[in-house]
Amino acid sequence: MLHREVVNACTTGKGSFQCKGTAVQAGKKSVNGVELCYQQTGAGDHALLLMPGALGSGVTDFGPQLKGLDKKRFTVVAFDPRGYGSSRPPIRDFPSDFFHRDAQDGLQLMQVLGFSRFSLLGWSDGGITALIAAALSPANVRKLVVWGSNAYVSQEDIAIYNSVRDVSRWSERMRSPMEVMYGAEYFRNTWSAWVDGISQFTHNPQGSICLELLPQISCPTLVVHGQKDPMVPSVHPQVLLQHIPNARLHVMADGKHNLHLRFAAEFNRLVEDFLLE
Ligand code: TYC
Repeated sequence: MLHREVVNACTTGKGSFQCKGTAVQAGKKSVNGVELCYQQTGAGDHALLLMPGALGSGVTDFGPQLKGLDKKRFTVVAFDPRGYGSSRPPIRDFPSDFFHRDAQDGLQLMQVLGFSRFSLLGWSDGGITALIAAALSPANVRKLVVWGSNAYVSQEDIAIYNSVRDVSRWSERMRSPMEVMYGAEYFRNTWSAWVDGISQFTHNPQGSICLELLPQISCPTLVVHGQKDPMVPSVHPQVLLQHIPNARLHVMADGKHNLHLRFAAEFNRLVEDFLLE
């Protein structure tokens, strides 16, 4: 699947493309003043919204989920947050409310697509977005799954962010897909802007991104964590567990940050079982 095909499918508004051998519909919808690109597959009663990580997009972050989640039981929607993937323009920026803005965009996109109740699956930054969306819109959110996510930033986190700020020091394997999607310059600049953006939260009490919202999350919540995640220290899932009233934790012993890609079959089964309970 080529980036160009996804862009074409999104732009024409009723395109379809193959993602890992499965047919996915793509389109654009006008949401909160921007055109958001989304991908959709499956015909089940239970609608899901997949929320990507920093600079991520539906197809780069969720290929194995678009392909592998049960299409009879679920209708799977993934989206490219504003300024990411094919939801450009606008150029991405990181005002202090950027996670709230993404949360409102995701919720509104599902309304526009005709889904009033759905579950949220959020990876990393997308998990932060999903936590906020679930707290602010409990009537719309059935269940919540987050992994590789944090509700606050510590000095340890800031040190990790700064150690990955310079994308020229990333491995070819990590950097290349991003450069294909964005071009080298947009990627470099936007990644650095993201590091500044997430660092803003250190000015809040306890470095909070959304700590104070966690007690408002009323839906059943599954927090997944990779024991070997080098990006997100394991205190973060513990804090989520402490503050979200109806949460449970599943640790994947060999999982790193991208556990849903590396161990896709195991992850998909875990999530399906939780959603179908
Ligand atoms: N939050 C990032 C994402 O959404 C991942 C990340 C975590 C990046 C920690 C850097 O130091 C970092 N994919």
